[in-house]
Amino acid sequence: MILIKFGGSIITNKKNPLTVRRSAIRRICDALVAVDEPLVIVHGGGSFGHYLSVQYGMHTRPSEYRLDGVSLVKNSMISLNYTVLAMMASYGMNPYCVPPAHFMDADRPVPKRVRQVMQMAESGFVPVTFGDALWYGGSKSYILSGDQIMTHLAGILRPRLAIFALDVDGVYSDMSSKRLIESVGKDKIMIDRVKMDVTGGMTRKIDESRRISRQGVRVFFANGNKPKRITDAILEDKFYGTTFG
Ligand code: IP8
Repeated sequence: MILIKFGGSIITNKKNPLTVRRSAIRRICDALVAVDEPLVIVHGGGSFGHYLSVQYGMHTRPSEYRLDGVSLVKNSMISLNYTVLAMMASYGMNPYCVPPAHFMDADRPVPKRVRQVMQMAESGFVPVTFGDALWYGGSKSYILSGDQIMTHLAGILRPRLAIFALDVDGVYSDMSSKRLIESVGKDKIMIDRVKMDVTGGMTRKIDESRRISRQGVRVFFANGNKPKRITDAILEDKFYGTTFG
């Protein structure tokens, strides 16, 4: 099984609130139809969930956020998710919507529910989940990042490969020279902490990828604007980007 996250900056236009990058989603779907192996998709929030989370001061920490804010953030993610699902369906990918509330209890994954996601993928569906505003319990809610979902799913489902489709080629050693780090081992790497958003941007992706690779799952960061790099990794074992583990 291959686990793929479509980054919010690939599937939405982060400069324009609530705008989908349809051509980018189309290109990714067009490439992925060639994959004949179970797939599980996670997608991020981009100019939908992130834009509104900022407006309402919402973060990953459970807190008593404004209820109207939680509703709006969640609704925006449902709307983005519907567009992703509809486009995947038009490519005959048989997407199956799995909102994270299906497999999360407060901030913990429910293993039995997560394993059902694998069964769905093995039966021919492509389960699609997403970063979301989640009810935590009582009067608290929080933002669950798609990056964290990747860690939750990878830990239980143990995919052959976990791929993050980003709007850059991978991890750069610094933003000025844009020297690509091809492989991240156990050493601590220093990165520019420039790309932050409510769920932590590149820093969180690297932290989550380390967690995933420590569990023995190979992680690959690829440029989602060049989907052939994703299928080259899946089909040919050729990696142009950054691998972890
Ligand atoms: O883009 C965040 O998911 P991410 C989702 O994967 C929301 O960090 C609601 C901001």
